[in-house]
Parts: sequence; structure tokens; C-alpha cells
Amino acid sequence: MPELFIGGEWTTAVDGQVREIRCPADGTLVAVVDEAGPKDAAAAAAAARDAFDSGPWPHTPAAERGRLLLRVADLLERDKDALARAESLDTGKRLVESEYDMDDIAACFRYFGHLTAAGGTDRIVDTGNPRTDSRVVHEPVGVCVLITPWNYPLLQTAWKVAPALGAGNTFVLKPSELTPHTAVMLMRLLTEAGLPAGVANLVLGAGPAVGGPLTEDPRVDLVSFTGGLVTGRRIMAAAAPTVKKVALELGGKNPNVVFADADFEAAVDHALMAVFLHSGQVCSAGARLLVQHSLHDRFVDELIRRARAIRVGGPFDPEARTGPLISAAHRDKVAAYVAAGLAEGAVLRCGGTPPADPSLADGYYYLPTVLDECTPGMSVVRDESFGPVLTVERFRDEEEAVAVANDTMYGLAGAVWSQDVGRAQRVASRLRAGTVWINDFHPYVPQAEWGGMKQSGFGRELGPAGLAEYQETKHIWRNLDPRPQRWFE
Ligand code: TXE
Repeated sequence: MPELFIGGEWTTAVDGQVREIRCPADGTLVAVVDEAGPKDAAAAAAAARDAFDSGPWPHTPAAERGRLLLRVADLLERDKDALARAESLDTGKRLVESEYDMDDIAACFRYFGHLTAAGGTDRIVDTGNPRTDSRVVHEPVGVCVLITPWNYPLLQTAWKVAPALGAGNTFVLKPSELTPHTAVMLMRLLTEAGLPAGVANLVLGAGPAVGGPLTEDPRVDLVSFTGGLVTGRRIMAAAAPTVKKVALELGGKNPNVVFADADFEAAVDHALMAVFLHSGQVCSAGARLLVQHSLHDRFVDELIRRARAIRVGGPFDPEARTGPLISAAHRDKVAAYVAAGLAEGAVLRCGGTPPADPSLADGYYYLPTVLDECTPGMSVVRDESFGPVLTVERFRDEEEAVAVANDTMYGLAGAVWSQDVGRAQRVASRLRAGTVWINDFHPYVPQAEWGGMKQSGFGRELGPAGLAEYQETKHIWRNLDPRPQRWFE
């Protein structure tokens, strides 16, 4: 069955190209899928434009659009097992983690379904003139291009698709070429839920060949992108000539700041989860551990003891606690960062290699790795390695903790651990990041905005601002009693 979805029709690529999808856990062939090129991207942009300009969706009452999102949430729950399995085969992540993701995805559609249906964002403006009627209304932006990465394929897609549809837009989705399957399944569910033809379009394919042309296409009004910093910069530049609205989520190098008075057991446990969840392929991973000097030795010793015990394995291995990296190339990149860190003086405390287990030799595994005695100038500290690599730095006091934590070009997330409520609150408010956790790491809810400061990007997903991202604000002024103004008499 063809995998491109354009104008309500399933189709193959115009040029007949296909791509092999392989499971990162063992390299086995998952499927061969259609690979779009620039012509397919153009056809999808045209279909989305036509559906926006001439179709019913932008003018469908918000309550009805909200109901459709709620139906999608029901369908996602119905198909949870198949979706989770497909996600695990594409990404190599543990099935249980994919299942958690599917719950979050359904919750995201449910949240935006209710938010859309509730309406209430338009307002009447008091102009002070009784002969006028003035209203500020919210309208869809238009045709949205949604470009998503491979680490949380359907979750990142849901964060964009649900608000884009809720606001009344049409869209072209371009998922990562490495992990296309759940996007294909979502298109089927949107159709089953009753979405009109042309509103949702899907093109699978490489970033430069498909995402690039879409970003430049004058028929497109908005580009929402989640991915790497370098690609994000390219997208912003490509969108500039046509002055598109752009939203970017470009990852982070997130500090996890632990004071000596932190709850020891909880802080160690969360520090592991912060960085090694999904083998560190998480934009908000707590990859920089900042520990107060007096706690350092005890804390890092315990962390290493536990990190060594983390079992890596494939998505369906019930004993595994984390999975492979997405590709051989990505593992090479992670290994290169570790090598650079060691050359710059970091001390390897555990990991630093692929696992020795021969049964894992065909997958792209890398052991949980801790580099101690790191300093802010090291590339492994500054850049996002996006792997299971924790760098450890020390600090003496609150002032130094804040300075070191903020000494990064990124600003997506961060955490502070302390039982001193005042201090935890002070540090939280001084961290330059879109999300800050106090005595916790990683939780998020669809009601609360997500996004970055500094070079982690701009724009927000989730929460009311996540819907507003896909809306234009318009002021409609009505003169109830028009008379000549005689300005030029
Ligand atoms: O991402 P890319 P890559 C970071 C992480 C990782 C690095 C590179 O540090 O090591 O990025 O990963 C599409 N025009 N994150 O190379 O290239 C691409 O096809 C339009 C953090 O895999 O950013 C895919 O759909 N689109 C991140 C999407 O961009 C283009 C999650 C993301 O791929 C394009 C993933 C172009 N010119 C990686 N080039 C996070 N924020 O969570 C590529 N794409």
C-alpha cells in the first residue's frame, strides 16, 4: 500500500523512489516505504493550499473541530498496541516506553480537543465609541508544514498536528525519514475520524529533498520544526524570503543542579533517569550534572554504581531498561564526543563503549557513560551529543551553580535539587530555560507550555500558547453609523 498521502489519496512517489527502514535494535528490515522528492512535496503543498482556500475545514465551527480531535484520541487509544509496536520497530525504543508515549499522544489530542471546543479566546473591544463594534478574533494561520524528528516520532507529531487542526489549519507533515510508520497510521486515523480530504497531507523523505522545498514553498504560511540546531538554522533561513511564521524546538544541553542538601536517594535516581532515558535521545535530557563540591564524591560513586547496572537491549526484551541509538552514524557521533571529552581532560567513570554482549552486536547500542571532572569549555559539555553521556561538573555555591548552569547556548530545560525551598525557587527563577523542574526531572503535561529560550528555539508547544502558535489574530472594526469624514475638504 502506498505511503504518501496527498489531497486525500494514498500515492507512491512520482519518481518511484523507495527507502528501507531498519530497526536500530538489530538492523532487521522493518519495511520498504515510498520516498518522496521535491515534486511530491510540491503536490502536497498545493493540496493543502487548496483545502485551506476552498475547503470546509477552516470554517468548520471550533466545537466540531474539537470533537474531531476527541475522536482521534479515542482511535489512538483503540490502536495503542499496534502504534506502540510500530514506533518501537522504527526507533528501537522499549515497547513499554512507546506505550507510555501513546498514552501521552492520546492525552495531547484530548487536551487540544477540549481547548478548541471551549473557544473563548475572541474578545469584544471597548473602543469608547458607541457607534462602533470592535472585535479581536483568532483565525487559522493557513498551510502549515510540520517537520518532526526520530526520537519521539508520533509524540512530536501530535504536539503539532493536534493544535494545527484545532485552530483550523491544513498541513503537510514530513516525519523523520528514519521513523515514518506511525505518521502513516495517524493519517488513516484522521481520515477515519472524518477529516476532510486535503487537510492532512503526508510526505515521507529526506530533509533536504522534501523538507527543504516545503520550507521555501510560497504556498506555505508556517513551518513548525523539531530537530537539530543546524537544521533549525537552515529552516529559519529558508523560510525568510517568503517571511513565513516559524517555530523551532532545537534541543538542549540541560543542567541538572544538585545541592548538598538534596534528598540523596531521589536525586541520584532522577539523575540517572534524566540522562539515560531513551539512551539520552531526549531534547530535555539532563546531560550536564552539576553537583555541589561537598556532595560530589558520594553522589557520583552511587550514580556510577547504578549506571553500570543499567541493562541495554532491544524493544521487546523485558529485562532491558534502555535501548539502542537511532543509527550507526549517530552512535559514531556520540563516541566522538566522548573521545573529545577524554582528550580534553574528562575522566571516564563508566561506559564509553558499545556493550560487549555479542547478541547486541547488530544494534547501535552504547553503554551508559559518565564523564567526571568536566569543565564548561569542553565540547562534550557544550554540544548536544544526544546520547547516553553524562558530564559531571562541580560548583561551590548558589551563585556559581547558576552561572555554570546558564553557561550554554541552549535553554530548553533544567532542574534544581535542594530541600531549601527558598534556594530551589531562587535558582529555578534564574535558570534561562523554558521548563525548570524542582526536585524532579522530565515530567510534563499537555496543559503546560513547552519550548526553548536562546538557541533552543522559539515558539511554544502544548498549553494555550501551543494553540495560539497556529492562530492569526485579527481585529475587525465595524462602523455602525458611517458618515463622511470630510478630511480632505
Ligand atoms: O536531525 P535533523 P538529525 C539533534 C540531536 C541530533 C542532531 C542531528 O543533537 O544529534 O539534532 O539529528 C528534517 N530542511 N536532535 O540529523 O536533521 C529531517 O528529515 C527541512 C534534537 O537526525 O534536525 C527530520 O525530519 N527539513 C531533536 C528533521 O528535520 C530538514 C530531535 C529532524 O532532523 C532538513 C532530533 C532541511 N534542510 C535531533 N534537513 C530535538 N529537538 O528533540 C533535515 N530535515
